[in-house]
Amino acid sequence: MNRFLNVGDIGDLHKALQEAMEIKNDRFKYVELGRNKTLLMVFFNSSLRTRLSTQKAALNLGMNVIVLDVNQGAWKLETERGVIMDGDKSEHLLEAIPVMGCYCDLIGVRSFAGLQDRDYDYAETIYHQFLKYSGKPVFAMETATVHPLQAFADLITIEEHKPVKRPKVVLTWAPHPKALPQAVPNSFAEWMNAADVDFVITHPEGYELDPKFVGNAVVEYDQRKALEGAHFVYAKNWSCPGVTRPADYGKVLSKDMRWTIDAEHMSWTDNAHFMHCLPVRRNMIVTDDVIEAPTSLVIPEAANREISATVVIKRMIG
Ligand code: AN0
Ligand code: CP
Repeated sequence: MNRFLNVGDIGDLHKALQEAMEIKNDRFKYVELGRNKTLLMVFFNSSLRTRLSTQKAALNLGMNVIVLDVNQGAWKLETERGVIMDGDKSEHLLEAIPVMGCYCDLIGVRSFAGLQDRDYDYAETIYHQFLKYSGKPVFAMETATVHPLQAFADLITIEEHKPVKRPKVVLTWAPHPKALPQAVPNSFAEWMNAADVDFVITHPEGYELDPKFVGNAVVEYDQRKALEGAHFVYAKNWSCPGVTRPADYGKVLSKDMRWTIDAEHMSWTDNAHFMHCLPVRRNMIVTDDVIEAPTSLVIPEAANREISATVVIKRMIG
């Protein structure tokens, strides 16, 4: 496995889940596998969970880890080819990437969508430059359009808590003050479509996700209808994906607080678990009482990030 971006990269999901459980039972089982191997984690954006859980995963596998925060201490990087570099950027990504590749065996990249140019973001331009010019396997730690380590951890969490064999899982948009990427909902949708669940997506009009991620999921614009009978409520904000109106790409079209998940919303479900990838803005996305309830899975999800990352890194160095 030399890339990890989409659900197809992990292959058989059942096998991946079995491997996750094996690692959860003994997270140091493969501690010899990474001896004298080095993971380089490259961050263009902030992170708490990804930074810690991915490092921990590499340590579980006996690897060495180097972390680079590109915006803190490294040279400012130009990412566009053909630019006359007479501004504030001292180095081009096209040199920086092969240099980074010299010092490691595996690279993780976090590089959010710019939300300015849909085609540039959806082509996963930065990720593919890392894959092409580093000469090393590269995995996404949330790139422009996907966050597969999160979706895999979410799937593990659903598997561990599902009350029925084929649960109803609802992805619901919720309000947020700033424009956020579509990476988390895109990957969640992609992975849920591949999993053994009944999957429904609900959002205000204009927030339609890219069809390649929606797949065969049911899209229900009435949030109450969507939530009825749900076993898992996965809340997330995302900015306009620009599917129906390309000019709106990356914009905040709504801050409608009627979409905030509160106790009344949860009362429409089948005693559902609340899920969110974190970080979450309380009382915008979800009320205090819902996120603090015993049915909330936000901490187990975060804990499972160590497990999903261990499986992925193990496969990439194995
Ligand atoms: C990011 C996002 O929505 O994609 C990271 C989530 C894991 N969230 C923020 O920037 C607040
Ligand atoms: N869920 C998640 O990826 O969190 P961070 O942005 O803190 O890494």
